[in-house]
Amino acid sequence: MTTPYTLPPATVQDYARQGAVVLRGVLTPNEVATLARGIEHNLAHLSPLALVASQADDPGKFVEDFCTWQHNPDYAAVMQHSALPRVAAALMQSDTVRIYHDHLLVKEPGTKQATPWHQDQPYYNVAGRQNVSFWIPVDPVPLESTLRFVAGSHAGTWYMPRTFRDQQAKWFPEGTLADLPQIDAHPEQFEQLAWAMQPGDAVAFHMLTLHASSGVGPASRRRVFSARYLGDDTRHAVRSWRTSPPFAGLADHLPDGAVMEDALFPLLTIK
Ligand SMILES: O=C(O)CCC(=O)C(=O)O
Repeated sequence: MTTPYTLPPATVQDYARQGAVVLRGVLTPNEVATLARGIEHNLAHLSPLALVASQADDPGKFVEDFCTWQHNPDYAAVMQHSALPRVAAALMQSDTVRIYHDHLLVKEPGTKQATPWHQDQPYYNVAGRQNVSFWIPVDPVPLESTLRFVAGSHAGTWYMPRTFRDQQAKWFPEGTLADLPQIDAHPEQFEQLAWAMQPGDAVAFHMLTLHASSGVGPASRRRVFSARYLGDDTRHAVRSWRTSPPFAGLADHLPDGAVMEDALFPLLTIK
């Protein structure tokens, strides 16, 4: 039997302050193999929500999919039975942990498509501060193609969500949220955090933390699974637009401001 993962003591405070932390060896080699199998199954059976987020002339391909864990036993096993729910409770400082959704993010070798700076929560249908996303590569990720974060950017400001390729405001109406600052042009104002990663490592980040990534080299495949969890204070934020990911029909039975009590978002037992 492997030793259960222990969260290093300063990590909860670091998460609260920075909005992003690295977790070395949070998944066992078996769990990484399970996830890799789940990812290959997902790639071979993409859901109707899947999309290619790279241009047609990109030498690689950036493939995303969403909300498939209930049909993918490998994803379900890791989301429910690994150390992730326990670590999520600790980082969110929450008594309860609910699955929100899963997100597949695969950059095939040579993908040039970068992921622009953005926060996730403005695309979502949730309000509240207690939340966490785990970004979990099953391939080694060098520093130059890992996920980067702006330290402390989860503090409160919501930036305008836009489409990645053509910058359209398809969520909040134009002018209602702040536009993104020039993050890369001002390293003195925006401290960036980034970690090279090995299979078994994950980064955990708040749904308001600004994050971005570059493309990948011609010899590197970057298969990432992301597991997203909600804590005690999360409430349904009904939107008049299609959220990303969408939860079709949810607003018909879960009113605005309600606890996310729905079969789509099960409460987990923390071991
Ligand atoms: O994997 C990437 O390049 C982007 C990841 C991301 O935006 C996310 O996990 O929310």
